[in-house]
Amino acid sequence: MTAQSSQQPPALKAATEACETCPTFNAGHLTKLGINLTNVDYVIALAGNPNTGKSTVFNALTGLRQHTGNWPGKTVTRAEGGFAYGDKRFKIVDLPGTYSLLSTSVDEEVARDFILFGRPDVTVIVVDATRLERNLNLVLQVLEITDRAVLCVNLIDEARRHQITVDDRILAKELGIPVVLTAARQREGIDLLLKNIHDVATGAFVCRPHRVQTISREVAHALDAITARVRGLFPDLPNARWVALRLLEGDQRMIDAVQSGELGTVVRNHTPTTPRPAEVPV
Ligand SMILES: Nc1nc2c(ncn2[C@@H]2O[C@H](COP(=O)(O)OP(=O)(O)O)[C@@H](O)[C@H]2O)c(=O)[nH]1
Ligand SMILES: [Mg+2]
Repeated sequence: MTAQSSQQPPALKAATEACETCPTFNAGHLTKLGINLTNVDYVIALAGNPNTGKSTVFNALTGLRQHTGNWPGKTVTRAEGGFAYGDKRFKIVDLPGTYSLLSTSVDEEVARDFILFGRPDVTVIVVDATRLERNLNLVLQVLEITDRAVLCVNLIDEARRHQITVDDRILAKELGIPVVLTAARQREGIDLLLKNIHDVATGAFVCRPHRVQTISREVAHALDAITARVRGLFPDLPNARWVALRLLEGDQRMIDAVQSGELGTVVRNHTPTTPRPAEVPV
């Protein structure tokens, strides 16, 4: 969706670029997921393995502007809060801490469905700087679903203590998303994290996420065929290949979403005149 060819006609190129900055969150689905969108410019999801300091990052970003509840119909708790940066208002939703998004547990399902169906403007993935390799699994899974993400490499103070150096620039280049080193407990790096969230949300920074290609020729062949069918059904779906992969796995939630047409409403809304929610405080 962010790929732009230099051969594109100027008008088309301008339209594509304009869409990088248009609001993308899926109001219908987010409301269904119990999110109040009044007076919100952008919706941010916070994902990460358990114990990476996700709640600490959440608190550093939101301060006291937060409340907790449950996900609709689930016993999984949810914290959400608000913050402002520049002249924009952000709502941030703390997703359950998970090691994966393969939806084998309620927590994983909640996190995955929020990113997939809610289409947050930015997903912030918090990882533990001292366990980066293990944490990257979730990062790559998130990048399969969305191309709007910021990596927050937290506990950088602990990493330093263990003589672990994280090269944020190389990581950002290889992943294709902004990378910020933080020690959230001390608020170190939080301002830079805010700026990067803002830049991805507004389209000032366009992510080019890394996608893993490690499938056999046979699977690739089947995948191409299913991807083409999915694209035919839902031409505006941002990641038909990822959906096709889930269908190939027999993922019941995805099969239902295709059969009911729910996926069709997940597409990005390109209409600049989309009615925005009424203006009341977060
Ligand atoms: N040293 C250090 N500890 C942190 C940092 N961020 C969080 N913690 C601590 O790590 C533990 C887990 O943090 P928490 O925010 O609950 O993690 P969550 O499970 O991912 O929500 C807590 O004891 C935090 O105080 C950090 O940047 N540096
Ligand atoms: Mg937590």
